Amino acid sequence: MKTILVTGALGQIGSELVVKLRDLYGDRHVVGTDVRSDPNSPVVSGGPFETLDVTDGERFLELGKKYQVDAVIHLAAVLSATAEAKPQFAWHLNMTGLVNGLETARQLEGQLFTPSSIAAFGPSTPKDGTPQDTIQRPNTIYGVTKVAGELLCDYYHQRFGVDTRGVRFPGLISYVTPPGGGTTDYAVDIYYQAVKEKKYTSYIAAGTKMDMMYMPDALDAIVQLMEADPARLVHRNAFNIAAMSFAPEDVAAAIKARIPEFELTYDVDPVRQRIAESWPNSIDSSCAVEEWGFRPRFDLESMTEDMLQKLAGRLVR
Ligand code: AKB
Repeated sequence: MKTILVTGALGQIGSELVVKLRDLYGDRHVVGTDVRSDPNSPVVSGGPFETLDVTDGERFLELGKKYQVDAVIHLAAVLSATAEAKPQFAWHLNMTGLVNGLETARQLEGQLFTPSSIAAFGPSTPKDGTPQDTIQRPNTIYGVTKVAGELLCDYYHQRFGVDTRGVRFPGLISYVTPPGGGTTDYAVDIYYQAVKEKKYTSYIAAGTKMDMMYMPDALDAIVQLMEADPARLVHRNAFNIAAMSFAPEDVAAAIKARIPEFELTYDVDPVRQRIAESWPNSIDSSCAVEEWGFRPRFDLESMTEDMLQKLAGRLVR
């Protein structure tokens, strides 16, 4: 990658990824784009930034040409819970945006990365140690867009030679930009509330395990996969990757070990609970390990330590 265009640059992943990419590739070589702007964000002030509605294919390509990009990192998408509330909008944004990203990469002969998700699996998928290649029959609209996106990226690679790459992200946890509209968001909120209120009410039921990952590992994975030798890639769209699997009571125990007053209660949201139950308990990342050396650094304990320390510095002044 030499010059990279990132969509959804003000979102949960983008706001940290753009800063990291600018450190690695140079400020001028990373173009942040988002449907809105934010003058207070380092993404906007620290290098080139353009507003872009990813469903506008003409502008997508125009910006790609303007900055002579050779890689598109397409992050703009609606997450699972919001998608379930607005299925038609989710299909339009997630699929039209991806087609426009792929077309831009095709016309500029560049690479394209886009995240898939554990949501690409469904109730008939093996739940534990979910293999890389297995049954994918999701019953959420978000999951349907993720499976369709994986297939479309494979198609663009086979048919047009576009160098498409992707991972199936688990829930991502970070102290910088909160996520919005996902099912795994509780695993971020719980840390904020632990620091602010010393208590949290979970909308996900006890015993519901889902895969998770700390943001620094997710950012490293994107860069590592994009820089990986293509000759080693048997799979492309998209690799299973996960760093830990836990239920609400597991993360609560890790927090309680550091904040003894912390209390967890439950008020389960049936919509997000149904989505969570349709996803795997834990996926198998071995193909990512073998094909491009995926190696996460954080587990639940080390992530909890870091999250609480960083949030204490930000929230309690
Ligand atoms: C969501 O919960 O929708 C996302 C995801 C797992 O893709 N975090």
